[in-house]
Formats: sequence, C-alpha cells, structure tokens
Amino acid sequence: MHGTRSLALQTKQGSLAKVITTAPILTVPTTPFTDQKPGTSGLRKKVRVFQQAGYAESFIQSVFDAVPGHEGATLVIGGDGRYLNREVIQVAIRMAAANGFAKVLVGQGGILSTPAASHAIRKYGAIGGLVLSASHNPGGPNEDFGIKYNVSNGGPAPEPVTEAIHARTLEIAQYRTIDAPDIDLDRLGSTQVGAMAVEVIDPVADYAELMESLFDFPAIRALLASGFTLSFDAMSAVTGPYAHEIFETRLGAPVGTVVNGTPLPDFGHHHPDPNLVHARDLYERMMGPGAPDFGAASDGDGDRNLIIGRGQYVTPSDSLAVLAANAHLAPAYAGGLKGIARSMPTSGAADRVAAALGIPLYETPTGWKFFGNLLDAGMATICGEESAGTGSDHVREKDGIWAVLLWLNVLAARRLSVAAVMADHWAQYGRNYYARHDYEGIATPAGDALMAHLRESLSALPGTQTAAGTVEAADDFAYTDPTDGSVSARQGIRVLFAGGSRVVFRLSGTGTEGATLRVYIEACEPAGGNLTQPAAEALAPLVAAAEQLARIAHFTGMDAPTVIT
Ligand code: VG1
Ligand code: CO
Repeated sequence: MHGTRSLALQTKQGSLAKVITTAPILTVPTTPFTDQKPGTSGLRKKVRVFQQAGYAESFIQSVFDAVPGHEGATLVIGGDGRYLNREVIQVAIRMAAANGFAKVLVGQGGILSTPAASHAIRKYGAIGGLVLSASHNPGGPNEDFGIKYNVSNGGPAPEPVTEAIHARTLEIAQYRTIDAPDIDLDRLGSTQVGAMAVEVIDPVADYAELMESLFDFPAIRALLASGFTLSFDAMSAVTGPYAHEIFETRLGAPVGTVVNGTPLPDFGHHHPDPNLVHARDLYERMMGPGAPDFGAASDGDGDRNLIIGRGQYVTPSDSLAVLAANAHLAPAYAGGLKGIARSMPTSGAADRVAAALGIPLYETPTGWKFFGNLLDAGMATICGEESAGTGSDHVREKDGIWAVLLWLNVLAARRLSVAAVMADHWAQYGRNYYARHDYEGIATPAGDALMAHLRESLSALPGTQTAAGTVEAADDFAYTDPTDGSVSARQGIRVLFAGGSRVVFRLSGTGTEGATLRVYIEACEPAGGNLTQPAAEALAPLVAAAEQLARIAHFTGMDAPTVIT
C-alpha cells in the first residue's frame, strides 16, 4: 500500500490555496467464502480463518452491500480488544471510507463493549456498527474472532438483515478499500481517511454517563460507604476500564474491587465466560470464608453478567426475575415495566413476576436479536437469557454492568443480603430450579443425529413415562415476531412435564469447532413447596429423563457434560 497522497494546488501567485487529500479507491476482486453465515450472534471463526486473504474484507463488504443508505452515514466501530481487533478495525475504516460513509466513530484503543457500542450507535444517530468480538469465546492467535453488525436501533441485525448479508457473501465478486495508512487508534480526536472523518472517542465516558442517568448512584455510593463489599471480575476482557471508572471512581468502591481489569488480547489464556466453570475463582471467593457481600463478573465483550452473593449463587434466570420484580426501585424504572421478554430456554421464573405485575411476557428464540423489535415497539422493558444476559430498553444489547448496577441499586434500597432477597423472592413466587448442561466439542454429525432423533420422536413423546413423570407435551419451538410477523422455526426441542418442569435441547450457534449440545433443565416448585434443595438434587429426575429421551451418551459418546452452569 502507498501512503495517502496530498495534492497541493498552487494559485497564480504561487501561494498554497487549498490542500485536497485524495486517496485512490481500490476495487479488489474476491471470490465468495461459503462459510460466512452469521450464527446466534454474528460471524465467529478461528483467527486463522479470519486471516485468510480477503476473508474479513469480503464479509465487511457484504455487510455494507446489505445496508441501504450507508453513503454519507455514520458507522460505529469497536471491539473487545481480542487478538486481531486492531488489524480488522484498520481494514474496516479503509473500507468504510471507500464505501462512502461520511464518518466513523471508533473507540480509543479499538475498545468498545457491546452495550457501549449499542449506546454510541443510538446516541450519535449512526446507521449501524461493527462490533468485533467473539464474546465469551477465548482469544489469541489460535482461538476465536468475530464480527457482528448492529443496526440503527443499536441492536444486533435481525434475521432478515443477517440473511441478506449471508446471501451477499455467496455472490460477492469484489470489495472496496482505499490506499491510506493506519490511523492512530490510541489518540482521541479526529483524522481524515480519504473523504471520510474518523473520530477516536473515549469508550467509557458516554456509557458511564448513561448508567448514572438510570440508577440512584448516591444510594449505591452510600451502600458501598456503609461497609458493603463488592468484587467485580472483568476476566481480562473489555469491561475492565468501564468497571474501574464506574465502581471505583464514580461509586467510590476501594481500588482492588475490580480484578482482572486490564483487557488482554488473549484474556490471560482464559475463557472470558462468566459461568461457574470459567469464573471459578470468583465463585470460590464468594462461597468461602470472608467473602464480599456481592460478586459479579462479565464476559469478553461486556454484555453478560454473573451474580453471586455471599454464599448464594443466583442463576441468570432467577436474576432476570428478581431484577424485573424490583426494577421499580431504580429511578429509570420507577414508572413500572411495559413487559418482560425472555429467550425460550430461560426459566419461567420471570413469567411469574410478569403475571404478578399484570404485564405481558414474551418468549423468543435464543439470541438478543429477537428482543430488538419488542424493545423498539415499547412492548418490553426488561429482557434476559439463561446464558447470563440481562438488559433493558436503555440500549439494544444485553448489558453486564447495567445488571450489576441494577442489583446494587436494589440492594441499596432494600438493605438485604443477596441470599435474603432470593429467599424472599422464592417464598413469594416459588422457585424454578435450573441448570444448563453443555456437551462441547462433539462431532457435528453426532449433534445433528441427536437432534434429528428427537425431532423424529416428537409426536411419540407425549405420554412417555420417565423418572420425572409423564411427558405432557413436546414441540420444536417456533417464534412469530409480534411486530412484523416474521417466523423463526426449529429453535429447539421442548419436552414439557406437569407443573411447568421441562427439558430443552438445542445446538449452539456461537461455537467455532464441531458442535455443542445444550440441555436446559428446569424443575418448578411452587411457593410453599420445598424451596431449599440443592439444585442438582431437585433436577436429578429431569436429568435422567433427558438421557432417556435424547440418548445423549449414545449419540455423543460422553457420559457427562463438559460444563454445568
Ligand atoms: C449463546 C447463548 C445465547 C447468547 C449467545 C450470544 O448462544 O446461549 O443466549 O445470546 O451465546 O451471547 P448459543 O447459540 O451458543 O447457545 V454472547 O455474550 O456470546 O454475544
Ligand atoms: Co458477550
């Protein structure tokens, strides 16, 4: 590549009248890659796949081609800091300039958490954004990278858009870029790339301001000043700078509250997945002697949250229910909620809260892209997924730090321990015992065969006797979006038992190697029932039923899950 060419035009007098910066637009031939279908959350592949010549470029050009009206528009770009983040950002900036965008906003150092990117798109009226992340997947030269496109409401591209992008990847013949050098991603301020302005923005400031507008910061500050202790594990991923600023600087928690607070390209060789396996250190600290009052963690791109009180793990499904039931204690939600939305595999705990509040409950397929329309239409205020994602209509993504702040706001108002809040919640609404069993790294044909077997046996399942009782109903979940009527079919097999207990089976859509089977297990215990059993005990009959119905060991060759969360 050559440098940018500056053309100095001389007037008759010989003085410098005008400097026009030009950079030639290059049209580079490419052939379609056949593996660029976005999954649950964007395109995720091994780094070495993204390093193939033209691979990232072809996908980014397909995104631009599928977004009408991008000429003259603003684009937000940022990522979770993982390996390849900076390189792909420079590629995307040059391509945006060649494709006629007027402006790119990019987070300093290439950093923007997923919720902060969503907020930036909304705040600055951008047409959309490229979020470079593979979220909870590990990072590094031999690990994962990803590109997600978010639309103008700040949310993940909905299915019609991801389908248009995918269709374009299969026919693309060329991409556009310009001959321009890399920009300095570390220096705040504006630069010109060809005819396009690039502004490097503070990744934290706007987001922190938004959080301060939603929650009672003085009350949380008072809680923290009263001796209440907090530990936040940023897992060497993107939330570090956000957490330092919000918890330590703005809310006055002592330095050291945030651990693993520096984003690293390989997340310190860990999976930045805030679950009971990968956030084991935090779990053990919270269950051990001298535990802080409240522990939390977030994932690679900052949209997930793990909540653990002293001696009290909170399942993400329960967290959604508790937050919905108590949201009115935070200023932003004092007027009440319009509705609650949860993904299908998420437990029904939130359904009971919605019923008690007299508001609608929406059940969507897995993935945040299905919540956007409900939030835009004002039908739902709070959304959540069993995979540790919770969020609201403040942005169009799930938001890990938001969830922690809402919990802190609730605790500041109620002055109860997390364990007491949970006991009180279950006493009022009953308890949905819950676990997810993941079988990772199985061969794709084996995963497909297991699902095919379940689909074939669907009609015969009702009436089947199992250790968990008789199967009442079974189906393959399909969703019709109530705002635009679009249908998403084959979203997971549901096996339902009396009283709302159930087992759900689906294959992951975020992995980059082989297949991952997810088995979601939920046992409903009504208020007044046995609310204090160990979860594994309450779920054991359903686990046996899952094995009986899906023949997991037979198809996967594994007799135990790799992750239980
Ligand atoms: C997983 C979770 C899903 C979540 C998705 C993206 O998808 O189950 O609830 O929305 O990851 O989250 P799958 O298809 O692997 O089950 V993130 O934080 O990775 O953007
Ligand atoms: Co994530």
